[in-house]
This record gives sequence, C-alpha cells and structure tokens, in this order.
Amino acid sequence: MNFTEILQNLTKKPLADCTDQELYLALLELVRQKSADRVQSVTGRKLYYISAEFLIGKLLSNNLINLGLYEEARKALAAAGKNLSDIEEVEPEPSLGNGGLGRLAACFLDSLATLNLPGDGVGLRYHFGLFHQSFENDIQNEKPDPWLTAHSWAEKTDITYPVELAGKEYTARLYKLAVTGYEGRTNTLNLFDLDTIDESIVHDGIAFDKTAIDKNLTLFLYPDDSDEAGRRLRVYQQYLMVSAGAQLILAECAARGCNYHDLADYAAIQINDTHPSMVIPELIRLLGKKGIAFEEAVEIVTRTCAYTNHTILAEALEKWPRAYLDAVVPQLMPVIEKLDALARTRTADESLAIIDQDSLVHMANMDIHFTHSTNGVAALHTEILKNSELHGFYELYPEKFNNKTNGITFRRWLLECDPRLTARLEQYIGSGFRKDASELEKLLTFADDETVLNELTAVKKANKEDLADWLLKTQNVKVNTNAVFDIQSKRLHEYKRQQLNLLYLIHQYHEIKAGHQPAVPLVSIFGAKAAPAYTIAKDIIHALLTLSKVIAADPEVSKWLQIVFIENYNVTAAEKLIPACDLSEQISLASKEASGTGNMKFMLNGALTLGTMDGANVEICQQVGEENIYIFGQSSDQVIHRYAANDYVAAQWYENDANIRRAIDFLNGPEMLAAGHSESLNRLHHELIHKDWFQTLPDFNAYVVRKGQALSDYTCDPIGWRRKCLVNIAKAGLFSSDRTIAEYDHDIWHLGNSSRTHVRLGA
Ligand code: HBZ
Repeated sequence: MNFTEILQNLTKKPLADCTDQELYLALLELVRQKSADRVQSVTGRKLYYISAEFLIGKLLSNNLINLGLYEEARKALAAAGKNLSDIEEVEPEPSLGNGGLGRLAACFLDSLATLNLPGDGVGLRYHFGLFHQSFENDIQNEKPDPWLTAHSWAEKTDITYPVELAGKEYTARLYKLAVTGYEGRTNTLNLFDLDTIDESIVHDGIAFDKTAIDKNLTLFLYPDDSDEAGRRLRVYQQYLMVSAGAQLILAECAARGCNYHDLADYAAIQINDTHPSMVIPELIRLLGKKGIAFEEAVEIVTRTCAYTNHTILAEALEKWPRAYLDAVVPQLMPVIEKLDALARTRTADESLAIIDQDSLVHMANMDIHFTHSTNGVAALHTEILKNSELHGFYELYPEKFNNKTNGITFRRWLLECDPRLTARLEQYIGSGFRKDASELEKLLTFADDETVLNELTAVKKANKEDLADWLLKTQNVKVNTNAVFDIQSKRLHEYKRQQLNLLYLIHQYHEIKAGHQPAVPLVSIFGAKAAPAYTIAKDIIHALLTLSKVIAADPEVSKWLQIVFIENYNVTAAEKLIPACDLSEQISLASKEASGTGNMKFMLNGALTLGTMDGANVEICQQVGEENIYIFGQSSDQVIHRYAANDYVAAQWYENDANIRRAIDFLNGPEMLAAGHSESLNRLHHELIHKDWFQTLPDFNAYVVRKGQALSDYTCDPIGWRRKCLVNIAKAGLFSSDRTIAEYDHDIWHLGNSSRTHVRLGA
C-alpha cells in the first residue's frame, strides 16, 4: 500500500473529500500504529524522569518527522489538494508546562527515544494547563486553556493506583502518551489524573474552589499559591504525582523480575527540580510495606534517585510548612522525620537539615542528602551551586555534584521549525547533522563563501516574511520585514529583565525624538506569560503594551521602532518566532539564569545573542568566540559581591544618570499615563527606583551601547553579520539534547545497554 492508500483506509473516503479535522484524526491514528511498532522491551536499567511539567508542544509534525513519514505525508496530502500545515492547525497544543524546565523535560524525552534509551516520563494530566493568556485593556488576563479534546495523544488506560490524601483514598488513573524518537524507539510519557475532576467548577477566569480536591486536583499547573489553600493544593498535586508514579515504577520493575532489594538495577529516577521530591519518602514508605527496613530502603532509594537543580532563586527551593504535610500527607511525616534525624547524624550544620527550626521542610535538602547525584544545568550554574548556594552540601558530598549543561532537540528546533534552513544545510554539508549535531561544524568551511552567506540571508528574510504573515493573521499586527527582528521570549520574571529591554526602548524613543536616528528600524518582539499572582511582572507587561501604543501613535518614532507583544506565547509561537529572529535577547542578571535554553534555539537558527555572561550564554560565548556574540554587563562575581555587600542603592543610579532618570520617569509621565493605568505604571516606577532587586540600572548603559553596536553591525556590515550567524549555527552542536542525555546516561543513569549510545560527550 502506498501512503495515500494507507491514509484512505483510515479516512474511508478519498482524501480530497476529507476535512482537515478528519485528516488530522487519520494521521493521529496512523502515527499511533507506527509508534506502537517501535516499542521495545526493556533490559537493565530504565529511567523515570519525574516532572511537574512536560512542555511537549504539538506532536503531529514532530512524530511524522521522527517516524520518517513527514515528506510522504506532505506529498500525499498535497496530491489531494490538502496542506499539512493547515492540518497542523487543527491540533491543540498540549498545555502541560510553563517554561524552560518543562520544555527541557520534553527535549529529553525526544533524545532518550532517539538514542534508543529506555526512559519514560512521569507527570500529571492537567486539564487546563498553565492558563491561556490574552490582553484586555493592555493587562494580562488569564483563562483556562482547554486542550484535552475528545481525541488526544494521551490514551486512557485501565491502570489505576490508590493515593491517600489527607486520610482519604483517591484513585489515580494512568494515561499513556507515546514518545517516538528520530529513527529511534518508542517510550512513554505517563500522565496521572483523577476521573472525578469537574471542569465546570472553574469560573471568572481561572478561579475555582481550592478545597474540593476530588474535583480540582489536576485542573491547572501551578495553581495560584498566594493563599494557603493554593499552597496546600500544590502539595496535594505533588503527592498525587509521586505516589502514583512510585507505584507505577515498583509495579513495572516487579513485572521485570525486580525483588525491590535490587530496585536500583531496574530503575533510575531523575527528580526534576523539587516538585517531585516527595518521591523519596514515598518510595521508602512503599518499600517498607514490602518488608524492607528503613536503613536499607534509604540506601536503595539513594542509589535509584538523582536530583536536578534548575535555579538558585528561592522560588524553586521549596520549603513546605510541616503543618501542611501533617495535614495532606500524614503517612509521609514519620519517614521525613527519620530522614531528618539521619541527615543530622551526618552534619551538624543546621542549614543542611531537612526540617528546620521553624518547622519548614526543605525539599532540596532532602534531595541532596538522599539521592546519589545533584546536578546543575550549565557550567556557571553548577559552579555557583558548589561555591555559594549549596556550598555546605558540596563540602559534605563533593562526589555527588556534577554539571549537565542543558540542550535542545534539533528535530523540533531545527528540522521541524526551520525547514528552509535545514534544506540549505543539507545542500552544504549533507544530512549527517540530523543524527550527529557536531557535524554542523562542517559549515565553517563556508564562512567566507559569499554565495552561501547570501543564501542564508535569503533564508532569514523568507522566515521573517512568514512570521510577518503569522503576526498579521493571529495578532493583527503589521511589521516591517526590513527591520531587525529583536526577540525576547521566555517566562516573565524580573531576573530575566524584560524591564531592561523596556528601559532601552524608552531610551530609543527619546533619542529618535531628539533627532538621533538609529542605524536601522527595529521590531522588538516579546512573548511571555506572568504568573497570575506576580504583580510586578504583570506591570512590566502592561508598561510594554502601553509603550507599544504610545510609539505606534507617533509617526516620527514608529518609522524606526515597533513593539509587538505576542499573546499567549507557547511552543507553537516559539516555533514561528525563532527561525525569524535576528537578535536574541538573553539579558538576565548574571548568576540568576541557571542555563536558558531559548538562547540555544535562537543560536541554532542563526540569530546572534545579545546577552550577559550568565547561564549557558557563557558556554555559547566559548563556542563561538567573543567576536560572534554581543556580551555586556556585570559579571556574576560582581553581582554576587554586590549582593553580599548589600550596598546596591538603585536610587543613586537613578539620581546620578540623566539617561536612566529620563527613561524611568517616562514610565509614569504624561504620555504613558494618557495611554495606560496609573496604578500599575506608578508601581513599576517606584519599584525600579526603590528596589530593583535584579540590578537593572547598573547594566543599563552597557546594554544601550552593546545593542547599538549590534544594530550598526547589522546595517553597516551585512556580510560580516551573516558570517557571525553562520558561526553560531556551526557551533550549536554542543547544545543538542542528545549530547546532554548521553552525559546523564554516562555519568548518572547507566541505562539498559548503554553501549548503544553513539554520541560524543562534550566538546
Ligand atoms: O529551567 C528554568 C531555568 O530558569 C532556566 O535557566 C533553565 O534553562 C531551565 C531548564 O533547566 N527553570 C524553570 O523553568 N523553572 C520553573 O518554571 C519553575 C516553575 C515553578 C516553580 C519553580 C520553577 O515553583
């Protein structure tokens, strides 16, 4: 049977007569069948990557690519007058994640399956995901994001596990989503849910009764934790995930012959940040029920589990009041107490305790004591963990600490999102880079080939046209594709410093008004969701939206400057933005961004980075050389010293620098107040002068200068610019998640028969 016949078998009518919806369902079924053919039995150790988030993105195209069916499908549909990209539109984007941590988990699942490693995900099946973002009156508005349609990739199973929450038994049901690697095996993403969830209890945006656990438990990812009911709800969610996950792991291992004493020979569990940390006491509790004594259970669990830290910010080093755990998971508290006592026999350092003097339970501390590996996600981040944040732990357990610099899957972030660039690369260097990302370096031979550089410029231009069409269609904005496309897309957080970019744009507004025309028009694009209870983050969004209107209404300025804030930024939007980007904004305060992964995606797609020496920017800089990246700002050492000295006074910078003052005062000046909301604008104005916790002001002038340099290089030396882009693409191979996963496997997991991994480690 040819492809058309196979598809027609499923649609039961000629393809030309099918709707896009019918074709989508047929393709979904076909992918299911083909993925099932690639399921392999497991020998040896299998990984369970347990995570509150899996930001997997739409799956149809990705699966077709990985199954080697994409071209056939496209052609068969085209022959029937159908367009695969229209069919892609039918698919809702799974809303199972929020940011980098969740997207990393998704890239890892792709690489595990691609490298033929047995590795499954364990998480929750959120009905409404994070939230759907819209802008109303230039303010972020949150609504449920209902992505679970009748036909979804995640298939309901009849596997259930009992989970006890606050003394009452609930039934967790397992859903399975197939994850097929590129020319690789099929693994599983296991997602748990309750049958009793009631979507109708959500009202007025994303509000709901936080106490009705049976109805609300898996409605949203990260429900608002600004009140106690919300914080308890997070504990309930986490325990549902880890208890059901632990039971699944034990059941699967037992089915393969494990006698529980040898669990570590059957399973490796990676704890993604602290959200799944309760898996440690839960496993110890469950092993106890199988007759294994506490001391031995601790040893088994320590050998089985490993922990990844994704941030030095307090937000992810969760500390739960013991009273919450007493109420929600009383069955775990005796285990946690014993772990605390055991930890205290290893160190007298109170800051390394699990239960502190204020009766807070430190989840990260439990992870580090009772797993065999703690890793950071970029070289600089791991050094900061070792030398400052987790220094006490590093002294106690130096052998546990290791670095695993993040990576991204090139299947989604190059082959799928940038087919034009992919085709050109194949023409220059063959198709080996599809399996071995380090082959991209072959591109360096063409660094002085003007034909190649011009062709790459044409690719970028065509991608910018595509993005412009998409922006017109979906956001109703028109952009000038001759402008530089400058993009900052990531979670909205003060440490990521969207507000620094905001101050720059105000500065440019004034410069243009003063007759200082820039080197080139700039389209400044933002994509970001702010946590619903994070007021200042929402104020930054409001200020950018308001400034965007002020500029658009001013013909003198709008010739040169435009701000576009994408509504509901998600993986689908990222796939449109990244291939069209000229300048990638990675401007976090040095020391605060653990790694970043957007920085890698932009680089791979031939954008140049404007960034601080933070996270993986440092390694990007090492790869491409200082002449091929725009670095500015304080170093992480300077920042760390400034925090230690506790002598940063934003108001001094404001008072002593006329440009800074002019930019900040514009925020609640007459133009902005006429177009925006005074309460929000005044609050942001006040915050920047009186707090500025993430030191925006000391980096302001350096940022203005460096960005000016980048824009002038773009205009004055287009060939030089494109050569830098080429070097960035060529040097992106290190940031393939295949390399990252190979390192995890080599150093931490030792999965299955690991000799099947054929990826070079490191540079
Ligand atoms: O993890 C991110 C880091 O900020 C980023 O630098 C890194 O590249 C990425 C992958 O390692 N961290 C997150 O995305 N973290 C969260 O989204 C988060 C959400 C809720 C929390 C804590 C953290 O309670």
